[in-house]
Amino acid sequence: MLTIHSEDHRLHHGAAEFYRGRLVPCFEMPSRADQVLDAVRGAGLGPIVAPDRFDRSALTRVHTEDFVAFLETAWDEWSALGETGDALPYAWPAADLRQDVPPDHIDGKLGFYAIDAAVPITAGTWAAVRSSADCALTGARHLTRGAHSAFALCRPPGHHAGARAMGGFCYLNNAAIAAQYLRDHGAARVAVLDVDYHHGNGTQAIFYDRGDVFFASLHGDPRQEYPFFLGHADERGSGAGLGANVNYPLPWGTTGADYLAALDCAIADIAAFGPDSVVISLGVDTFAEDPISHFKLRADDFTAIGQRIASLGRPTLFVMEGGYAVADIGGNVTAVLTGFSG
Ligand code: Q9C
Ligand code: ZN
Repeated sequence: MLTIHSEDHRLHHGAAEFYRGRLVPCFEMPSRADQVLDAVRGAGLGPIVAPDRFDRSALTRVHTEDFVAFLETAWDEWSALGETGDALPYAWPAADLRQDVPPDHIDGKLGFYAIDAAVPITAGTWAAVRSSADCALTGARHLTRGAHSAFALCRPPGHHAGARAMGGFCYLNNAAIAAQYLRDHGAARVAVLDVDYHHGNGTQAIFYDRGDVFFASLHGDPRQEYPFFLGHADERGSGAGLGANVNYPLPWGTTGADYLAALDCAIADIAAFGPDSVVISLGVDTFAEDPISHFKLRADDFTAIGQRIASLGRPTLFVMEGGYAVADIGGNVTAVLTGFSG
């Protein structure tokens, strides 16, 4: 399996995110990608290549023009205030406030284009975010050229980012950008399966009213877990997309056996949809030792996840999402990938 990786991920290294009343060190750190890269090498998974550079228009197929322009210029606008620390939002257009008038001031823009305060913007964030999307796009291009699988070692992750919002350590939605690229280059039907511990709210929202991209997610129940406000079982899609969205919210403490039983259901849903290709939002924050999550999966369970994905028998792009037990993230990711490859 080909792995796509860029050293540019290091350019994004946020200092802190807002959590329970204080700024805490970011869980989403460069060493995550280093550990995964080491494990890919150690497992002899296959060649590792740098991403191709894609046109900005591949990004605006799923994100709005104003949002991409915001990400491009946010650091310059922030540093022009005289600030030297990371940019973070502090005000949001929640209930009863207007969402139809984008603000001019960077303080307003940061909240307008965010769902939370876990998305620091640093001097190098845009370059890293762009390279992360390029990794996903390069993997998608590899599939369109006949490959059966690829692993986009994306960092920062993407599945919480919506058409015009960053959040949850995510800026551009790498998996959605890749799925759209596959649609634009020969695949009539694409399925996205999200196995990150957190609901892929951004991916779901981007494709919610579309019947050509199926979205299935297994995740911590949003009644008790981030992102809290999307990911319930009754969200089935709308309009042409009705029936092309399926959520499996699971309680804190979910074990490998219970997880795999739900995964079997999601795999059956995807098989019934009949995709030409599959994109996996691959988070391993379902691991028992993950510092911010509450599922109980072990290494063997990650192998089983890969095996079940392989049973779909479709060209498959794995896109790296979450996983914060840094010492174990590499082994857990390669367990999924080697389980898939057999
Ligand atoms: N400090 C991904 O896994 N809230 N994002 C964390 C604990 C945000 C997770 C609270 C979690 C976002 C890609
Ligand atoms: Zn996650």
